[in-house]
Amino acid sequence: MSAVAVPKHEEAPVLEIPSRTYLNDGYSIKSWLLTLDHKRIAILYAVAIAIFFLMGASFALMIRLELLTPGGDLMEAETYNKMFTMHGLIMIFFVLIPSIPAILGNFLIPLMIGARDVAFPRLNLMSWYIFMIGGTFVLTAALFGGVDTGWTFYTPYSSVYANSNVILTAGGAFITGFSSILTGLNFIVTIHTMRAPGMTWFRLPLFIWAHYATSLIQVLATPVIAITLLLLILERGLGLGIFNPNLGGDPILFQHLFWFYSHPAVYIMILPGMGVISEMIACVARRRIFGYSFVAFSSLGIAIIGFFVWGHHMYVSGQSVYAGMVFSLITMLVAIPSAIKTFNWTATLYKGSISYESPMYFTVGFLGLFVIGGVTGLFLATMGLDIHMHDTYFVVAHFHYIMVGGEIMAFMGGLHFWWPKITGRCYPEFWGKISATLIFLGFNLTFFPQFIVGYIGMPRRYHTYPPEMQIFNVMSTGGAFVLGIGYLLPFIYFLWSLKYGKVAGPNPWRAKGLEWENTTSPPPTENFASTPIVTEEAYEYTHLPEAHVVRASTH
Ligand code: HEM
Ligand SMILES: [Cu+2]
Repeated sequence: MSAVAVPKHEEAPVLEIPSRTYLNDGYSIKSWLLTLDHKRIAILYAVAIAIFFLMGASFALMIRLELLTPGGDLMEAETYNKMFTMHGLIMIFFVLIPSIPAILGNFLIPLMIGARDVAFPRLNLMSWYIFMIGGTFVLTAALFGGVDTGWTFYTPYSSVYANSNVILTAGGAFITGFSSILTGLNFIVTIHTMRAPGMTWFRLPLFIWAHYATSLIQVLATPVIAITLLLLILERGLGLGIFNPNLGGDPILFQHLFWFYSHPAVYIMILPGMGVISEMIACVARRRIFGYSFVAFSSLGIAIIGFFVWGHHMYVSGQSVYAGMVFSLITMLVAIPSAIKTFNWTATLYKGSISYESPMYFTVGFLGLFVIGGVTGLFLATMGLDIHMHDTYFVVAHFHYIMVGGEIMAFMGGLHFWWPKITGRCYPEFWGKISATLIFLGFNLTFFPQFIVGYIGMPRRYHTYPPEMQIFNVMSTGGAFVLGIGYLLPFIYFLWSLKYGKVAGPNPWRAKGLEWENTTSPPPTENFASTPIVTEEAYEYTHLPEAHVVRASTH
């Protein structure tokens, strides 16, 4: 995707921070809090999500400390319930769902398609404020004693019996949902209407396709959870009989509504990560993604089929066995587009000239962990097996392999990959690799034993367990601390790099794409000196020989 209008920096990158960038376009707090620049809004999200991540992680470490011993030594059962609920709520609604779209998507979508901003910059800023208001609700609830229903808010426990801040937290999740809907809407309109001349649909980077599919789910599914949470609040607040059987309601209805959103929502969490992986693989393998259009359409396929599988969360809820069989079959089908992607990424790497920088470490980590997560998803999709494994640690391990091993791994990789573009500085490559390695090892040590302990029958959401299961839990707790260190390192070296990192230059990875080839690092407020005109297909690496790769490292 080269353009004619802007001089290229291919031969001798000018390695100094440009004088005009989005970062030095105003230093006041107001210039940040009232910014309409998609890149600054991305940074606002990054700061907020980093704080939520640290909070969510602290709750996780508390859970793991409690589970170090079989008895309830550290906290009461009620406190423990609040710990895992706050952990799940914060991680799902305030970290996993927004992380890649709101940070990397906001920053990169306009840059990748050659636009000056998103279609509705004011709406974009408003989405951040809505996100923060929702977050404040949940944090207030945490301060006033938390909530103990699990992130799933199952009725009638949540609507009648729970003695904790259900309305405040469900209200927070409800409000945050609008931020997700509006961001999705903004991206859809941006991708439809703001592409630079020559940027046809099939020249779009796969990151854009992944975000397009994600945005469709955000717009179509999120209203369902919004209305579900609203009904829950009405039942709890006003005693309306919607889910409470004593008042003529149907508790299973809640589960249907909840999972009708929350299964598609798991794809809101993973599809953007898949988009990030496609970009990084094309760059490290220095070739076009194998089967570009298959990868693009498999994102849409996942988004569409994902709407018809929610019943696999409800095999033991009393739903009809025949419904279960149909849900089981359709769930298996959704694995096909995921497998297509994994195959195509591997085929791209095969015979590619791979360079092993930290983004590649995260990419390899993603591929391995995502496959384990996906395959164990198929175990759970098999109705007969799931009756045994439902609500055990096997499920916990499955979704952490996908969401942490997959999505967070991709997010970390993407952050390392685009960090030089976002800040203009390189991070210390050595420490990037150490972090990726610690995360990979710590992750497996934490979650692999949970497959075993779940399979032998340890239920989730209890603060005690039989002593013979302790060995697996000790491994998990030890691994969680290794994982914690792995995540803490980037906080330190990223901040360090802002001042001391080597100046990156416009395209340190010698990557293809408008964001790398047609603008500076960091980009100016208006993104491009003049509108790029696209004349190439995506990922035309052929005229960028491997020998030209400039390593983005300081050491
Ligand atoms: C190949 C694709 C996948 C299949 C076949 C699959 C299958 C399943 C099944 C059958 C369950 C229900 C288990 C039970 O509760 O007894 C489940 C739970 C779950 N899955 Fe997956 N899954 C897949 C991919 C994903 C992805 C991509 C994510 C997230 C990004 C994800 C996140 C979750 C979560 C969060 C739960 C548990 C929710 C809860 O009960 O708290 N799964 N999966
Ligand atoms: Cu599901």
